[in-house]
Amino acid sequence: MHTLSSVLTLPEAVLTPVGAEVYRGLTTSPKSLAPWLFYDETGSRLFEEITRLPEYYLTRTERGILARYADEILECAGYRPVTIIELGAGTAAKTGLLLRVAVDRQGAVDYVPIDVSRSALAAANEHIEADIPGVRVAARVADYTKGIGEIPAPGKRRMVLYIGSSIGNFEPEDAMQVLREVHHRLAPGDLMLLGVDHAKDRRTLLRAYNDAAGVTEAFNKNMLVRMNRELGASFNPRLFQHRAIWNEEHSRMEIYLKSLIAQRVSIPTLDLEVEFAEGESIHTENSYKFTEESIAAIVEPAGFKIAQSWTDEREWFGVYLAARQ
Ligand code: AVI
Repeated sequence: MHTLSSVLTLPEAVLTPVGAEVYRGLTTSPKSLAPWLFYDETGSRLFEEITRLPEYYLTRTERGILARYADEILECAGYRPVTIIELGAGTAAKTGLLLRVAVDRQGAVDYVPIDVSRSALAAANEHIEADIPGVRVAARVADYTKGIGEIPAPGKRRMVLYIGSSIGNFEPEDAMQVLREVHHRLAPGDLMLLGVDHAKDRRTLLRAYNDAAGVTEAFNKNMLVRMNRELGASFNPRLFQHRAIWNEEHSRMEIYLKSLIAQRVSIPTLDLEVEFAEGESIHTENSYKFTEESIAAIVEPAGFKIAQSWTDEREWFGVYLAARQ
């Protein structure tokens, strides 16, 4: 705990979100860093690259499900027109599949993409308005984990899209909290469409997070590069190894950066020297993989009821439509 006098002497960088998280994560044992640190400009570009890798089945499998069942999904919304809100929309690459069907059904659709990245939203805005006439985009730059604010939709039903298995990067308790915040902003009968990765054979999962081209490795090590650039740290990414393991008991992929030698790294802007033992790891991400039961165990206590779900032939990925109770 910091006393008032120690707070007054803290280095300024500790007061920034990145500095505070790095300070917290590298001074606690075991060491960890929050996955949101992946997504600076380079990290967001590397993630886009991951979604196109042959081993990373998630994005293309979800896109296949949305392409095949978009009609059915919107049919479930009934006859009332929908306003579509998307959490962590990014460049909204897959959303066009649903927006097109919504425009066909109701003539025009209001689309509210919410994301922390202004540049990703600008790209989304541009391609959606140009490609799908009838979509009215009202983008919001915001961190949806801190709440989504009011979404006016007079006479319409809201449908919140939370796709891309993003919910899998939260601990179940935190995921439930995000959904509770969404619940708070919706009215009974509004809908949420969740895209989640399913638990599957170990080999397929390990390949998806240990790709041959090393893009996931670069994505993981980008955290070190980011700390060097933004905090003046002295990490040598070559002295760390990307590790992705399957934890069957918790049904999650776990991602680490493992120190190959005993070393000391300095972070001058945080007044910090960090010691690593040989083989010691920084835990950078969990990616939970669900079953129908485990997703219901998160969605239902948050005040939603799963109305319908869709999957692919191999049942590798699931799209769940839940109604706000
Ligand atoms: C963004 N999220 C759903 C990705 C996942 O699969 O958990 C992030 C990622 N991490 C490594 N590869 C992709």
